[in-house]
Amino acid sequence: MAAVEGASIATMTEPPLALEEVRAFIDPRLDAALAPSPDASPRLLESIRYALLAPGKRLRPALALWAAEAVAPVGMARETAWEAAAAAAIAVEMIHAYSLVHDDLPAMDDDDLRRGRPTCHRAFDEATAILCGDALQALAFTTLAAGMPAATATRSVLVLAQASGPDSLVGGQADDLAVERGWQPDLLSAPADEQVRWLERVHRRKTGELFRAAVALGGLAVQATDERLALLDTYARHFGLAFQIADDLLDAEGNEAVVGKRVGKDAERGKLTFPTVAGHEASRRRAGDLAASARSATDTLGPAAAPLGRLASWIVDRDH
Ligand code: GRG
Repeated sequence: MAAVEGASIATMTEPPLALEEVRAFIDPRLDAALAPSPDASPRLLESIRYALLAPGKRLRPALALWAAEAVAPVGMARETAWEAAAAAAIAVEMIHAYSLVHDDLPAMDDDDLRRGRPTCHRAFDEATAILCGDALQALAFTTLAAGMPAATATRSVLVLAQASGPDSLVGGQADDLAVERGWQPDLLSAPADEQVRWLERVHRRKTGELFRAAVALGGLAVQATDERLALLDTYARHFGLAFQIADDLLDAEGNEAVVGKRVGKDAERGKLTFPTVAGHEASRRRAGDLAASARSATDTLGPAAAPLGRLASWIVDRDH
């Protein structure tokens, strides 16, 4: 697996993946979205800043911005498309940051390390971390409702709410816990194909739906046609599963210092993962095939979708 951002084997002849450019665009805007307010508790605000501004990869903002760029109307400058999609990019990163803070809590995954730093409840305390996640979730919707074009704002709020709720992020998390907590005892002795179907369903909701929302919101920010939105969605569905399989492989094979969070914990907890159920090589092949399918959706969208295509290749080659 390639270790250098933007220089994977699959993309060697292409321009580098410009995630740095996304971070340079979005980080000051994430910061600005957290302006102090006389009514916000200073400790709460500090915890929100800690969680949201921590050095993540900013994949979801990248998806929103690059999706907007991919389907922007003819003649719209790339900078204009990115500005239009900024609220969408901020909102999805807020939902993601909240989900990580809550996932790390002692009642969930009980983790000490996230994005190379102590987790939010370790740096602050458990109650503050719970409130931090709650506040980030509300802030995401405030940001989105205020920042999307009036013509697509209501639809955008619906997209993000559906991606975050019991049929998606929260439901996927609940089912993911079900196996390790023994709420789903039959599954551990089920045939491998049934376990793979279960895993795909968990991950489609737990991580995939937010990726789909990021891409859809980028499209809605530039008021893309339904036909272009459907192509973006095909990309996002393949991308989401490829990401998750690669994430499972990283947990099984990655280096903690590089990944920025504890690795090997899936095996420790007897969790079902793609490599344990389908094997490492088959999982790597599947992730590669999914990335290729995501790329072919971007080929149909045209040259402005090239950054999305490069991201799909990078996602299965990354080391963090
Ligand atoms: C608590 C409602 C609730 C949901 C939690 C996101 C999530 C659901 C759990 C996180 C646990 C985990 C490791 C999931 C695997 C996929 C994932 C979301 C990894 C982290 O995303 P990256 O790699 O992280 O984009 P960065 O830090 O780079 O943003």
